[in-house]
Amino acid sequence: MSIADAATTSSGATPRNTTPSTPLYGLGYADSADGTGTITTPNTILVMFTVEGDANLDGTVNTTDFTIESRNFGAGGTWDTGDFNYDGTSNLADLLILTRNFGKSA
Ligand SMILES: [Ca+2]
Ligand SMILES: [Ca+2]
Repeated sequence: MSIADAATTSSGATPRNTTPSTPLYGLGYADSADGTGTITTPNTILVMFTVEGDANLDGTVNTTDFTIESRNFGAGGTWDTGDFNYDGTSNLADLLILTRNFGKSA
């Protein structure tokens, strides 16, 4: 799968030809200006190919990411606040993505 394919499938608009055991990948990002602490280098934006649900961009979906998702549920509008399908909100669709990839690594 190319990065372009991953970005397309991450939108949720394209049907996915995957099995439940296959992780979904996406382009995760974090902006140092958003105050989440995902990236602390001033004036920096980090973009990383990773598994969807990896809110803190450490390459794995685990309880840390679940905590971030829960904290921002209904509000967060960026990857590092739990918006994994890029629709501008952290909601049930993003939680389902996270739970599907829970325990998986990039
Ligand atoms: Ca993570
Ligand atoms: Ca979302």
